[in-house]
Amino acid sequence: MIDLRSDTVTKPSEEMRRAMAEAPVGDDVYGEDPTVNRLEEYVADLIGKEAAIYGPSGTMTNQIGVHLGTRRGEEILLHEQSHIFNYEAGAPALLSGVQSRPLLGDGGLISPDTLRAAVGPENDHFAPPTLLCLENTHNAAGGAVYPLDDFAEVAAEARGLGLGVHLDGARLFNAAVAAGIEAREWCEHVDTVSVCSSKGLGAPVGSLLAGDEATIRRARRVRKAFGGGMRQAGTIAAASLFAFEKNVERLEEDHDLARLLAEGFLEAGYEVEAPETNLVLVKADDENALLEALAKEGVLAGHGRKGYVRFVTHLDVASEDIEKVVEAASRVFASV
Ligand code: TLP
Repeated sequence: MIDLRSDTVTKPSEEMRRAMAEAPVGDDVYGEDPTVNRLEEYVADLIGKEAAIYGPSGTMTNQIGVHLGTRRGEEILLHEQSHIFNYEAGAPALLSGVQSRPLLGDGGLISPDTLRAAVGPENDHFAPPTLLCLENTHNAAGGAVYPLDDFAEVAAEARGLGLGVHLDGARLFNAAVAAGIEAREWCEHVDTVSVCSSKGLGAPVGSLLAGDEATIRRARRVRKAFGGGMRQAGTIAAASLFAFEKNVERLEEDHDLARLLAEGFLEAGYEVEAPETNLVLVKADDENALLEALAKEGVLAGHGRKGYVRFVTHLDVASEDIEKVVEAASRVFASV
């Protein structure tokens, strides 16, 4: 099977497993795991924030960010296709008691005008909007990079309106590598940012939330309350550290394969969105029919946004696999 459902499906390499086996560990709830401490410092430094905290998933680190940026009864503003709004099991309402206001925008972007229009005057009828959540790259927009100028502009607009800003940067390093811009350049404009080691960077588990010292100190209590306080977490944090140290630059290879794949699909007759990073969206009248036909050919893909099937390139995919996927897609074209 060639598994292109997600870049979350990668298995740790031998070298990564060795780093995990050899990692010094301690009880991280006491702050005594040297590997976790090293990882948190490394990532904070990498993205230009004062501090970072390690958590088990991107969902948890996003939700800690939401929790820290709001109070019960307030409102977060986010793209209608965003991961936090669509794929985190209603967690902003469940865990933080906030209302989500979905905003429209092409390619996963939110314009300053759209944001301004969504923030009404103060009025007892309205839930006070307090946090803007952005996403880079944007999953549902096919891994689109948030252009830095647009990002800075909408973040500045949010500040002007008195809102905080959180960035879901699950694939921020894909954006950085594709755009040739340091990840920290986006992070400069936000209060909190969540980054994942378990997507294209190839670790089996682990995400971090970064921000200023005081915010991350508060995040430790929230992580505990959300059940994310881990003990000898150095065993897994070692994989994340390895991922951030060794696997960022190579994301370019995934992007190259995504372009190859998109070209192959186009040649086979499909409608495809030109990928900016490692996600390829292929239009399908019947997504399930295409997914099933491909699965019979030994190719696994997943659902993209409505009307699209999503293929994700990653560390465990080689160019020969891409050729096989394109051949399979050509064979099933007539039937779907
Ligand atoms: N996304 C997964 C699925 O949940 C859709 C995937 O296969 O792409 N932010 C973004 C932008 C994400 O794409 C994801 C994972 C997360 C957050 C959540 O990360 P995890 O799975 O670690 O909770």
